[in-house]
Amino acid sequence: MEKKNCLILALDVTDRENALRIANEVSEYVDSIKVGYPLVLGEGLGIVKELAELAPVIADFKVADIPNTDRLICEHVFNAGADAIITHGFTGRDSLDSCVKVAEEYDRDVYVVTEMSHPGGVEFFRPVAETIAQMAADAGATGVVAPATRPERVRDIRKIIGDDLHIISPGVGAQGGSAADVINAGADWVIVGRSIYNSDSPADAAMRICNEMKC
Ligand code: O7M
Repeated sequence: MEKKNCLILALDVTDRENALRIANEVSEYVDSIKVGYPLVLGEGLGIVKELAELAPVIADFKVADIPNTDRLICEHVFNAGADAIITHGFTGRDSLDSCVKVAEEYDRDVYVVTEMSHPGGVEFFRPVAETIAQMAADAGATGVVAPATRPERVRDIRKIIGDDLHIISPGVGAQGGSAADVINAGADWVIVGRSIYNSDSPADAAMRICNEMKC
């Protein structure tokens, strides 16, 4: 993903018309569009190809299965036109290796979740976040997902992965995180959903976040 605005749109609307309208409105401000279960379950995987004409698509399926199933999911998602996939890491190194291998074959990206941004994200993830981050680096992932709601954790995770891996960071706006703070803490991109797609003017909301980050 090319870094221009440091902003990824989380497009968690559930219908095609809204999704394409919002994506069109904000495409000049975002470096990528993250699509997950809400939109794909609502409209089918075909929406990925339509959105990919506007911006690279990150498929957020938080893949978490045995290596063979992970491989099948990744192949399906990359064939559908996604530029990147998001996977969990707690399933272990062999599962992550399977995603990285497919991504290499397709020349696509893999991001691994380390610690989640919501309050419950500390319950099980906190003790293993650093280990997952190290595994993501060792496995040759493109980057990790780390919480904008806790910039100090982004700083901790940056120390583990060094400068080679990217950090994409959700939790800005609706979850209380600040875009500028988490970029200063070492994130490369913020992932923003509701503050943009629920706004009366998604383009203005996206522009404000870009201006705040001065990326
Ligand atoms: O800005 P929001 O809160 O409306 O949306 C944030 C998006 O980021 C939404 O798509 C979440 O599913 C996702 N997300 C988190 O909010 N927290 C996490 O820890 C991880 C993710 C995510 O994208 O994981 C890959």
